[in-house]
Amino acid sequence: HGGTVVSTTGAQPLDILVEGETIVALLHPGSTALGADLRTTADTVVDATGKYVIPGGVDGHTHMQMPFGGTEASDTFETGTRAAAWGGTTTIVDFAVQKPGERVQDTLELWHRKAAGQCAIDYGFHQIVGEVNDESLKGMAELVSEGVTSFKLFMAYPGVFYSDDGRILRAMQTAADLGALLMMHAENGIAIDVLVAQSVARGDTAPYFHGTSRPWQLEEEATHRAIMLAELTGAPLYVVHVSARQALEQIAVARGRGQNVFAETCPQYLYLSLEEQLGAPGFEGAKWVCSTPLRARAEGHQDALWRYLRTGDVTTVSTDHCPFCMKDQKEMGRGDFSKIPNGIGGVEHRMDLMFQGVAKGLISLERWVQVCCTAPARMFGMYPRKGVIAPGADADIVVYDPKGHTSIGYGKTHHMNMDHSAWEGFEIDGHVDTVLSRGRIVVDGGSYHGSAGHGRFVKRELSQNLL
Ligand code: DUC
Ligand code: ZN
Ligand code: ZN
Repeated sequence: HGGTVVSTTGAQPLDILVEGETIVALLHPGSTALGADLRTTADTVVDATGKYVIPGGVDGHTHMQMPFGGTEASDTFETGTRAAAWGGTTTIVDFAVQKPGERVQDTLELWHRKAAGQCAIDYGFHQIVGEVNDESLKGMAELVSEGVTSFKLFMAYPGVFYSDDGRILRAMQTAADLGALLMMHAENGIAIDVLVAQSVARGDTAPYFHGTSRPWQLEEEATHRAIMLAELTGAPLYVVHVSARQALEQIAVARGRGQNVFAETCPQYLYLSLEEQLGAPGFEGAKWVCSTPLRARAEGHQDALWRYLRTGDVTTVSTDHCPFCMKDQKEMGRGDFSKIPNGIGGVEHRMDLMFQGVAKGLISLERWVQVCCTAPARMFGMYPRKGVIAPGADADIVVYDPKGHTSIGYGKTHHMNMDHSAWEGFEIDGHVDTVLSRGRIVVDGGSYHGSAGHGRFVKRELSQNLL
């Protein structure tokens, strides 16, 4: 009651009636359209006076307990979804990772077992196709019917997840036939591996050189190649974690032609830079080793990302939450950056970090809701159950206080299972106040009322965002 409901098209004072797990009505404040003022008839009233009321955040890209780089991402589905809830995210879409030799159906089953009974908020899965072959391609159809409607391939990481162009072409043909979304990690991994080996051989082994050995040219080139293969096959393409201005320019051109190509970026590319990683003392820069890498601010990537966020050529903001501790995990790469597990943890901070863009006038209030909630819900086939405040939608609701304050940092607001924060020292003019997941209050002011197992698997439709 009393809040300003924000959607992708505007903001207005509205009360929301929730019954059980679902939103049943939006009413003008004080309305007696349902017989009496809701404040007198409801079992529970959440006071949202002076605050924004938005759909729960949808983070379309997380890696809970992901096996990677000789270790496993440090957040479990339990700890990671709890942290997400604290930060106003009420749905994640995580990645099931097919190992070579494994059937994608079996991978998915395994990921269901990891997540079941553990999650505080709702969750879906994308499928990483680690090995494109006849069996995997057949399996994709089965996964679509089970609500896993997006498939990620890698042009990076030769010998691990890498697919060559022929395999990419085949997977895209299958995705096009199914109407499924093809997600691409677009970096030229073959060329990157040569630059990495040369850097290490030169003795340039500090964390910073992770970034310099993955230059923007190899993101632009791979992005363009992926766009052309998608154009040829008709597969809808979603380029994950775009960080290079030039890669975005390729995507914007393709979109201008009317091609179904979408860009995702992440808060780390909007705020953090290669220059800061260079300036970090000792091995500290390891906490920002992720792929695609942080890019040089001086090259204008950040400005371009914010600009394309405004124009709509960046469709979604996700975290690529892939946390590793410094001790025992990132530490493996001391003396050789190529052994640092790639990833940044941030599932807890996306809504705040992006609201800071609103506070600074870089994006509008409506665009904040769109890139963090509505667009990812539509992109991944969960709309209008997720991503919108409307009758019939799940009651996933965040009360956000624009006059509140959030100090991000380890030991401050930090619920992720990590021994550091990649976002240490960030001060946000805003605060997640109350969070509802399917009608249940999971965060209320400073206290947590969620529980493992409340979160349910979301069986997704095909993307609802195609041009
Ligand atoms: N990039 C990361 O930083 N971590 C996980 C996988 C990826 O592509
Ligand atoms: Zn990736
Ligand atoms: Zn990722």
